[in-house]
Amino acid sequence: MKLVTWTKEDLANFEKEIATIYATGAIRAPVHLRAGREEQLIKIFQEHAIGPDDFVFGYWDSHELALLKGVPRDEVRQAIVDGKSISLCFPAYNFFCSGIVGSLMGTATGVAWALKHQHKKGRAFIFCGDMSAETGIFHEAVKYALYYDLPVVFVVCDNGLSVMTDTRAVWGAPEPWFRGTSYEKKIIYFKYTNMYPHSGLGRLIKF
Ligand SMILES: Cc1ncc(C[n+]2csc(CCOP(=O)(O)OP(=O)(O)O)c2C)c(N)n1
Repeated sequence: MKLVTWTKEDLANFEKEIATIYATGAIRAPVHLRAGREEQLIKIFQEHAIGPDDFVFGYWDSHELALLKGVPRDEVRQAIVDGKSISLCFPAYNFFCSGIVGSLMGTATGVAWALKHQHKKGRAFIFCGDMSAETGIFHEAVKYALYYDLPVVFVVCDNGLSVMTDTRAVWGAPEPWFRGTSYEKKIIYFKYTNMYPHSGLGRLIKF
């Protein structure tokens, strides 16, 4: 079954369309655009056959994830225009996001616990950034998920930055904390360069 119908160009064009709308001032809320990780995201959705039974969790930068999860393009576009870009939630599609750093990792792990113990189909996938992956709650959630063998995968999309701060310089470590540990079994990690500013189009304050 071919679950992923989105191409790299489709995803990039969607973000370009949102950028154009955002530039008009019509979106009265923060928007975080991403470009440069389309192929990696498509590969993850394809290789893990992420489908309707699975839960996907993301953060403020999840337009592409919503499309790949199967939320119709028009619904995603409308939610963004309505100002919900940083917290896209589509319960009918098992898709949930939050604009709060360090949130949702326990939620995804709890959903995985429920899926396992209720003998339900589906897994949880949570996509976050490199600084989010350095938080204590990320470590706790991965530790719990590993030792209880829960069906949750933590996907770390490393663009090297936390807003405008160099993540590796903050921690004084050349690699993410989980490199070379048993926790890597629960983590998918890739690097990319975001072709957009952290948020908006770089004309106003970034947050
Ligand atoms: C609790 C909290 N503190 C601060 C922020 C502001 N903030 C939004 S995104 C972000 C950077 C997070 O960095 P990273 O996890 O690497 O994400 P990415 O660069 O991929 O957007 C920060 C500090 C926030 N959203 N929530």
